Amino acid sequence: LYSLLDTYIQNDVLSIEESIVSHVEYTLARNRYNFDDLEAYQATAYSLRDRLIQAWNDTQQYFKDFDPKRVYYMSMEFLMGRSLTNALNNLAVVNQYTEALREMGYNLEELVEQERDAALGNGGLGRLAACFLDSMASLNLPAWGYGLRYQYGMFRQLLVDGFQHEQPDYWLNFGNPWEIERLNVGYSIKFYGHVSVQEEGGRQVFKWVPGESVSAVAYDNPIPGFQTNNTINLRLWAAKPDREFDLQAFNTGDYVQAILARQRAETLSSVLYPDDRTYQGKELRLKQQHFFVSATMQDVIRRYRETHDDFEAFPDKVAFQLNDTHPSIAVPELMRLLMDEHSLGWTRAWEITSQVFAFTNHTVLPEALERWPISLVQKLLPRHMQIIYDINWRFLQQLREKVGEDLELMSRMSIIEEGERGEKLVRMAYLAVVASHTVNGVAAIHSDIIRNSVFKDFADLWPHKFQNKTNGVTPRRWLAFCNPPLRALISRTLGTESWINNLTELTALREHADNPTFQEEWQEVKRTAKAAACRKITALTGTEVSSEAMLDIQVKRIHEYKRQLLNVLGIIHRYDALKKMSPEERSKVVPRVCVIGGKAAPGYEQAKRIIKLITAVGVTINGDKETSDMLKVVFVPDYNVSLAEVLIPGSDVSQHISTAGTEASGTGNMKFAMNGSLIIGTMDGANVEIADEIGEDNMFIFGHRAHEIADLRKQRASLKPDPRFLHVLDLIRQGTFGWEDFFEPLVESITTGGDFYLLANDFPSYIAVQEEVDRAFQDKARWTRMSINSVAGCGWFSSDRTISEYAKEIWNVEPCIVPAP
Ligand code: DL6
Repeated sequence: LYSLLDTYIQNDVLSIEESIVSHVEYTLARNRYNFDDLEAYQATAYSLRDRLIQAWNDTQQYFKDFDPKRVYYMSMEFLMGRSLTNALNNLAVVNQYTEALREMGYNLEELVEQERDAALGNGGLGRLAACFLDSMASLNLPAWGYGLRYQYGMFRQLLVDGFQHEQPDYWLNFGNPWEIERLNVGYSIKFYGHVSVQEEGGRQVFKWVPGESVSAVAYDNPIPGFQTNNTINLRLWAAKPDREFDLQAFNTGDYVQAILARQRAETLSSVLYPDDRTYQGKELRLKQQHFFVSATMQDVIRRYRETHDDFEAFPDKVAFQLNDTHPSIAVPELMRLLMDEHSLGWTRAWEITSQVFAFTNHTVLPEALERWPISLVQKLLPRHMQIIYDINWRFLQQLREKVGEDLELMSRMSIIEEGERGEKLVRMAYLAVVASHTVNGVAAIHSDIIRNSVFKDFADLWPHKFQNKTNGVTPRRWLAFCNPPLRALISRTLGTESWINNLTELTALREHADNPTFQEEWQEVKRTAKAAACRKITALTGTEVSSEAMLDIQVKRIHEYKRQLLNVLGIIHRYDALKKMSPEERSKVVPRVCVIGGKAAPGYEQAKRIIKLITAVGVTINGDKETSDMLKVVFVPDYNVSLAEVLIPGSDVSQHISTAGTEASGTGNMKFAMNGSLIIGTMDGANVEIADEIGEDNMFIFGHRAHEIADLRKQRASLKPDPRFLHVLDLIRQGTFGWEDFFEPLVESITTGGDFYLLANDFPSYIAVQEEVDRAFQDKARWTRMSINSVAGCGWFSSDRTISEYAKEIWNVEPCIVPAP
């Protein structure tokens, strides 16, 4: 029996074929001699899942036996993308699976395309969480991710006549082979109702009598590490009707209504809010947050209590990271559970709570800061509201003791804001700051802004709390797996693959940067990736683009602060200049394909106008025979993780051009640089550190610096914009691209003293740097050297480095290496 139990699934080609066929027959119940590509993909995924589960089980058992301090990464978003290529590479079975499928008549590259992206996130914040999971697994950390299993992920973007339309992303339509449903892991989550107080043994006992209760059911997603047996868990919660709670409802006689009411519970976790930066005080959103947080806290406490009789060791065994304020209702929830369910007194409960939480801020935009109306919190979570008031009262007492009776300061720092029109609000960021032992920003410049403005009062009070943790991205997905020819070239040149886990080893590429043979190989790798990117662009847009042209890409969420509009104005300027040239002059110009992609929040009118402007400019420019060999403009629809994996390796330059001081970090910049795409960028977010690492001379930096922005904003009304800027605006106004009335609000937003993001101020240096880009591209050796140096300087931007810093400087957790089977 033991030898049977010890048998691991074999990874030879024949065993793999057998396991795929067996899943076709017994899991999918299809004919083993006749299955289509979707079924072949599903069976392949199930066969890989078997292998993941083995490692997952070993890991969880080992963590349980060893009982290390564990970290729980709490995020409302995990933008995972596809899992197949990632699992194959991490389990080191790409070749065997390719061969097994080939022998059965299938092509792995085609099957990969069958997988729907798991798009449970909006953009940067959610993708960062996914990269962090990869690094936590690869660094053997005893970690878990916790989030929500939305049935509808990020919407699918369709373009109809150049306008964005949103379509639901029902990604679970054909099932999700990567997850494991845990019907045995469920918690009851309470909402509404009232709180009663009783005296018990000389102390006040609070009892929350809920008005509604929903069950949280766990779905586990194994996250493999690279070159390790460690496989960690991403546990996502889904809402189900609560079995116990509403038996009463069935006694009222209306059986059908009672069933329907129960069913509505399931809608709680059904949809991801698609707006990443304007916080909207929607009741359902707060419900989602509490649902996710309460299930997580109960789960962690249950796991801890399996091996501990009391809470003394809780802070030595548990670290929670709050990914922005979205999970910060966890603070009063943990207090509630400790006091009301586990009978701890306030003081001890607070000691524990304030030792386990750390909080990451991801934005300085004031409109994104969550502030929940007290009336709503009171109604939905009455016990939490009491606890928040208590936390605030004690905090303000402590403040008074420290700084005296400074009412102005106390009102500025209070967790409760006296809002306009007498409406009081809970400032969730302040709640998170007060309760957390550490608060961090996501790039050096952003952490400075947090310390010096957003949370200045708190940083003055508790300077030790504030840290910087510059973001990173996983070099597995974003280099080794999405760009195999580049991986092969680097490994051949360095004589090892160890750089994949120690990315700073890439600096050794610098010594090859001027070697003509190496440059040739480098260019060949880029040509291959570029051809694939161009094929994809043509397939998605119907516009033929030449891979001989410079491929210039800006892909990210559409937002005014990210300044896609500046990119378009630059393109119009380029077009206008081309039109004014003689054919002779034109023939000397570097041809360019400008690609822009990204989703606009459904209610964000100005962002949607920008998309329409890009497509309208594309129609005019691409249709102009005089210039279309020199300039093309395309908007790629439905930008997502999988598309990024094709576009990024193929690009020559990429744009990261936010107004200085507005982009917290950016992570796209790192992915492009890692693939040898040169950055056109402002000194904002992580661009500043990228410039430190790879050298400003290997990038195209332009624009005003963060310290100049406040003054420039004050002087907007008196600015005399560059005549070229005004001319470009005139072209839009005159209807060169049609739709002039529709575009008027865009033009207006950057004129007449508006222009909050200072496009007019940065336009001249933007045009100048674009001319520099053209010159550099004509010098192939120079360009290739810059591209090599770009990759060589990317070591710092591995999420492995970021996560090691979190582990040492915030979580105090150590690697826990699961022995190989
Ligand atoms: O930290 C990840 C990512 C940063 O790279 C981006 O610069 C930042 O805009 C993004 N923030 C959000 C905002 N969400 N909220 N709140 O997505 O975080």
